[in-house]
Amino acid sequence: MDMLGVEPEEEEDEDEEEEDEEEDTMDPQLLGAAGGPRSSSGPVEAVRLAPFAAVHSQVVPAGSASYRVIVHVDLDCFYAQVEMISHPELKGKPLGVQQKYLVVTCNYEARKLGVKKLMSVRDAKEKCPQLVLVNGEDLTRYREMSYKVTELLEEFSPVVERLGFDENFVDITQTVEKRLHQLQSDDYSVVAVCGHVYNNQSVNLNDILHVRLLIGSQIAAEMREAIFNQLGLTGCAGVASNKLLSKLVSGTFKPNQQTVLMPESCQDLIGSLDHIKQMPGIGYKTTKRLESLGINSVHDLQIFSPEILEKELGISVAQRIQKLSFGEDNSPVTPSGPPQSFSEEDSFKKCSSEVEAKKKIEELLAKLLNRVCKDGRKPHTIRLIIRRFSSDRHFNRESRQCPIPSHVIQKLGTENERYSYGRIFTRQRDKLGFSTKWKN
Ligand code: TTP
Ligand code: MG
Repeated sequence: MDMLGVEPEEEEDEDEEEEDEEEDTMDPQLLGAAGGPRSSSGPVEAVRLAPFAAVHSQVVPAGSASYRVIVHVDLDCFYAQVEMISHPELKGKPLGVQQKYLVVTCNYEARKLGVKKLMSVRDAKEKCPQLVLVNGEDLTRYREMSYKVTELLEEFSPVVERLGFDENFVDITQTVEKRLHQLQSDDYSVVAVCGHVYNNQSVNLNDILHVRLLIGSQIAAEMREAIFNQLGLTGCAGVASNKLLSKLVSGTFKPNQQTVLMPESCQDLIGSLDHIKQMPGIGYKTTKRLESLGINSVHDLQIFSPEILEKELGISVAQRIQKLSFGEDNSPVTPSGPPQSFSEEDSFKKCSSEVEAKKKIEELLAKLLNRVCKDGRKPHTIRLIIRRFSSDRHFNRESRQCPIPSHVIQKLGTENERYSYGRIFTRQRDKLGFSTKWKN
């Protein structure tokens, strides 16, 4: 997400890098590269499959690196698709979605003509003079569609985690398990792959991990079909044993295709990354620090001294990212649930006086309040954020927050609400102004 565009995601904590989170709690003994040996020594708990044929009696340890089946769904040219649904006359034409001076995304017709995501409007027009541009600064329709997709996916499994507006991870391990149990002993021959297999790897129906992933590919196909039939959207899916691998593999064939990763091809997938900055979970700051240690490729990270890495980055981050470099990612798919905060923001680029800035602030507040009222839950905190321009890639943010007095919360949805929120805002505006965040 480029900071110059309008930020599309209110659920993320601002400027926190992913790698700062500590979420790796797995016993390292239980981990092994997904493509590495599949040890059955790991956790005591094991899931026993129906004991019909030899393959049925294979036991997959519940905590082993390959145990889970995770689908990553990424919609194609998301904002552009939403625009084409709203304006069917744009279908088939090269279309770009503009925020400020950037084309934040474009449809695949435009991509064929050389337009790329995050190109400046000027460059895009130069590449493709017939490009049709629509303004994408109002995120309302994208946000609404985004939640519809997540809700639809929740019908397949309750364990759905949103990532941005157009990506979702779904843990379908339980669903796969159920389908496996429903199969008759001689039915494995009917388990076929849907979509591509990464590396064109041949599939072994005598390997229970392969069978599980193939069933995963069938469920992923059903998900994509439902998204298309019910919402009119196409997207890509990746099926693998963890979040990292499913995300990496989902982009292999685009648009409107899906790919499953068999464990044996894990190292090839990881090795296909040109630079560690392409590794999901390694953010901007960590990339810079790794580069200063001479680590540029995934292979560099794999062979780097763990002790030095731990000293430089702290034990938790060092261990986590070194595992990522081997394709290991034990982070759970964490159900997102309803958003924990709503935010509205603007770059204020068009404002050149205080009066204009105030007007913009009022617009932002009105939008925010409208969304809060629609949601129905009572917010408890309001936060104002200001981002000052900096020549660095990152903008510095400062924020102040305060609880919303309970008498104001009670009034929400009544006539006085505007006035009350306006007052809370005014008290802090002089110091901070510009951007608001409203935390539940
Ligand atoms: P992406 O999934 O990166 O892109 P996409 O869905 O448009 O295209 P693809 O087919 O390659 O997946 O981003 C999702 C949406 O987020 C995108 O439609 C527009 C928006 N977006 C921004 O607002 N700013 C950004 O910097 C990027 C990359 C995307
Ligand atoms: Mg996308």
